[in-house]
Amino acid sequence: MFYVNKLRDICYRNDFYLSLLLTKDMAGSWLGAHIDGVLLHAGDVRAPADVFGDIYQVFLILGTLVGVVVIAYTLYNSYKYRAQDGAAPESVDRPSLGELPTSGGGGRKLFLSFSISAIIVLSLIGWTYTTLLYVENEPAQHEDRMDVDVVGHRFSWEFVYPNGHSATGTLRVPKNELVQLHLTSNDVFHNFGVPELRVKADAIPGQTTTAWFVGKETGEYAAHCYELCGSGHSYMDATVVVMERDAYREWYNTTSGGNETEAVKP
Ligand SMILES: [Cu+2]
Repeated sequence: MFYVNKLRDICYRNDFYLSLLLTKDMAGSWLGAHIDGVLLHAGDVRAPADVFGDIYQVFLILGTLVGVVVIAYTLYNSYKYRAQDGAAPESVDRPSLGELPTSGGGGRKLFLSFSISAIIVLSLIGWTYTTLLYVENEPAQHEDRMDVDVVGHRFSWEFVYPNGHSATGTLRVPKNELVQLHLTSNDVFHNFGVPELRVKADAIPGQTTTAWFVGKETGEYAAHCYELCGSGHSYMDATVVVMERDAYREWYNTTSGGNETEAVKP
């Protein structure tokens, strides 16, 4: 991800320098084609899966670090202050219950550890919140995306493409393209989720909810219903097929307004 971001930075910078040299129109069209190329064809749309991966990694690393420091410090102190035969008990002016320590390093240490913990926790909350705002807002900023309606039925998933073509059980999408889902239900509450693509949203009758994802690798991804919706709930599965862009376009051009049912792989 780092290298992809770096690549995008470099491309943007070059776009900027180039636009100084070319006329406005020439620069505009070159820039448009180029950004398209970078954002869509190189798979540079930051997917929710990447965002959640980053959050997981940061929490894992920080959690491990804090754990190591706390355990090491505990072990160090238990060794340092271990009971020793024959040693006279140290006379220390300890604060009594309810009294703040007035002298010595104890108070400073306490204050320091509280401050560091507060800074870490508050920055984590801030960072996670702003990162999740990206997941919330990105599709609105991104004009070049694919919109699909997802309708929950007892007990199947129906996908309706922009040309009116509807398919039951299989959703085909092109690789590296932002796929915006508009979910609703025909009967009861359902919940559409594709664990591997880190996408999950309610499908509620009379309402439309949205969710989005980017398939970065071609292949088949299992989708399930995550809301207990009746006796067939556990069979309410679907497959998301991420295809190469050309293969997808070829397939999409053969579709019309008809309904097609593809068997769901168990
Ligand atoms: Cu369901």
